[in-house]
Amino acid sequence: MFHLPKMAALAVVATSIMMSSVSAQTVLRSSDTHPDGYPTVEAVKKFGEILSEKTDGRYSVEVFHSAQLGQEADTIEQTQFGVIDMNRISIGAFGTQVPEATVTQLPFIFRSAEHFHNVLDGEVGQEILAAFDKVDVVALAFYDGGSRSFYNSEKPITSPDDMAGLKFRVMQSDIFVDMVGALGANATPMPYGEVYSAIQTGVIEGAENNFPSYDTAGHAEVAKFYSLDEHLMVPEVLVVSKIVWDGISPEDQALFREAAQESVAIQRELWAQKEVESKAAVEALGATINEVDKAPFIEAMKPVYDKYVTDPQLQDLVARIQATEG
Ligand code: GTR
Repeated sequence: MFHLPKMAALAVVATSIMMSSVSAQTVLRSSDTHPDGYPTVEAVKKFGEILSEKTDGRYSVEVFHSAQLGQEADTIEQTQFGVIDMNRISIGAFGTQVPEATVTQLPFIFRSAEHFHNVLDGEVGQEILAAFDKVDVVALAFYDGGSRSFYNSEKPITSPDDMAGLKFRVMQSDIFVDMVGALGANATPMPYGEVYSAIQTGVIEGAENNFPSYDTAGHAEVAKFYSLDEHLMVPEVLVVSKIVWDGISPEDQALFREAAQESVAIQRELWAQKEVESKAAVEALGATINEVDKAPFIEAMKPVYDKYVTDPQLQDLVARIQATEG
């Protein structure tokens, strides 16, 4: 009997050790729609390793790739509610929720990969990252997503006229619906994971994306004509749920930002390699890639800019992007 108090004390000690080890090792769950090995998935894994090193193991990251946690739009909501801790997501999937970020969804806003990097690495990039706070996530860094072009099951597109009568899947953002409409085709917004079967069954004729997505999602099997109009360069963004972020000490928050920044260079390298590999892979599969005179596509985008760039703050951002070198 007299042993009991001692056992109770031991139990208290054991519980507090367990609790402290739980809070000392937080494993953050991060979502990605892409398969294992894709440059964004690998970059977030690297981010986790760097973070773990910097925080002496207090934080690590587990990447749930292949849309295991859901399609992008749903995972954004879950991240906002704190159900998912982190997310690597295309800015396109945020639709028009973050006004400042919508400027990166404007067709032909970026002239080259160099221009894209100069803008996102500079002040404009910092302002866009900070704007995500309003929608309950903290954006840590941008990753590369290359340039997106149209592809379809019917024919090569050489001018906007060739697009008439075709249905293209777009990400769930009004800007993209208007972009396709301005080119004379029909837009069908739908989650990424539904695109393959929608093309295969003829619900739509095509979609638009970069080479790595066209390749790894298997779209090249069902839509063999890839037309290099390069209408969009949409940044990928790495975000943390605001609810999770608020529970992290300011010192550790700074380490999260450092680790994210360090993972950017790694992702850019992986991305550049993957673009080359994927282009070769889709060609080997029999995809036809054609060059496009971009001028009529660029001209057709005027109504899209007129509709979405009305606010003086966005006009200023667009002007600063256009004035950036590259
Ligand atoms: C990819 C992007 C994904 C997803 C997809 C899409 O390029 O990396 O995050 O947004 O496009 O079109 O839905």
